[in-house]
Amino acid sequence: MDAVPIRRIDHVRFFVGNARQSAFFYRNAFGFDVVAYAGLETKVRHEAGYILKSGDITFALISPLKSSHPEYPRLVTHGDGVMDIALEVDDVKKAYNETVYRGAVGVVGPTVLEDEQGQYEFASIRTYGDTTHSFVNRDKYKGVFSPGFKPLDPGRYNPNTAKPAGLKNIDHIVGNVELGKMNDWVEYYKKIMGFDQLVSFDDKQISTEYTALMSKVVQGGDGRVKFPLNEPAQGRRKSQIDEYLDFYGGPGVQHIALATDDIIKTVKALRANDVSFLRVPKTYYEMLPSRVGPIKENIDELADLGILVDRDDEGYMLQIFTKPVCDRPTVFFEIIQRAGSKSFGKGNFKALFEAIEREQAKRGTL
Ligand code: TYF
Ligand code: FE
Repeated sequence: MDAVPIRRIDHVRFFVGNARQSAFFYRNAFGFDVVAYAGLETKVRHEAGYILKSGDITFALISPLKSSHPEYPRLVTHGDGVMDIALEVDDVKKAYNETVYRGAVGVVGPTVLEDEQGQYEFASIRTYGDTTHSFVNRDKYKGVFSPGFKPLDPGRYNPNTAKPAGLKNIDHIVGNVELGKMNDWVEYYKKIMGFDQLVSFDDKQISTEYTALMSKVVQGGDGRVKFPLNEPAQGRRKSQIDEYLDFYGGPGVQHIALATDDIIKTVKALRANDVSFLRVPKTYYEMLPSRVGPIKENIDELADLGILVDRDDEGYMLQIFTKPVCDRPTVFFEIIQRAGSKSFGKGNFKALFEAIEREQAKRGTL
């Protein structure tokens, strides 16, 4: 039984140096619609915010307007990144009180924001690094996002000329934590949130000739919320997780997996919009039919687009990974289509991590 019944991931909040330009990127590259804005023009004095939507996915992109903004220093430490994963709950007060009672560190106590559109309720607690989870409830709110935000002046952002990418929902959000800390964070989600552990991958399963990591997945909200947690493991070279921790300046969100019903169409659109993906060698596709058996998709087309496939006893899944979306080798995205399988692409780990290592080698961080 979950300590806090969670409905869904409400939104992901990114703190970025230039929210206007990030909005342009997520709109024109990933096909999101920009639906709301907050800033000087809407009487918000300390920060600018853009709300982007694609299917059920909501991103909030926030930039400070002055160096006196309380979160300003995190831009120097982390660069652009995820500051908050907001979870929609039935009862914000209960979610906050219950998790704090179970040992969570509170950041903002239960708060009601109000405008002519109604009441928006939220609270937040800490998780790994400088990342937080807010609990939000908008049952009594009719506005476009939350008080302060106004529907975006269509004159500024219409029409959306990006190829629609068909991104539908958030499949999972992965956190990187320090060496030796993964189990503490798994326990945190179990104890504080009442999540269950789904799967575990040790460094024997997740290693290449050079690098290694360990990963465990926790889930809540009846399986609608999945958070894998990675930690670096000892290898001959520097793990991708160490590279992340080094450049992000501590633990944080590594990747967000966005689900689609038609990954071929999605990846074609994203490529046309100039999104860069990791590539695996051609030999991956020679072994594919014997590895995963019959699938609906055409293998030549998957090979052409660089889409990876994995199978377990429940079905199969297709996935592909972008290169980091910032200058720092930190946050990236996964595009995923599930065809029965609820897994995390274990059969792709080796090929994927070798592809990441080739990028690390280019960066001199391996
Ligand atoms: O979320 C996952 O588990 C997969 C694979 O550093 C993965 O997407 C795991 C760790 C990692 C990159 C991808
Ligand atoms: Fe993933």
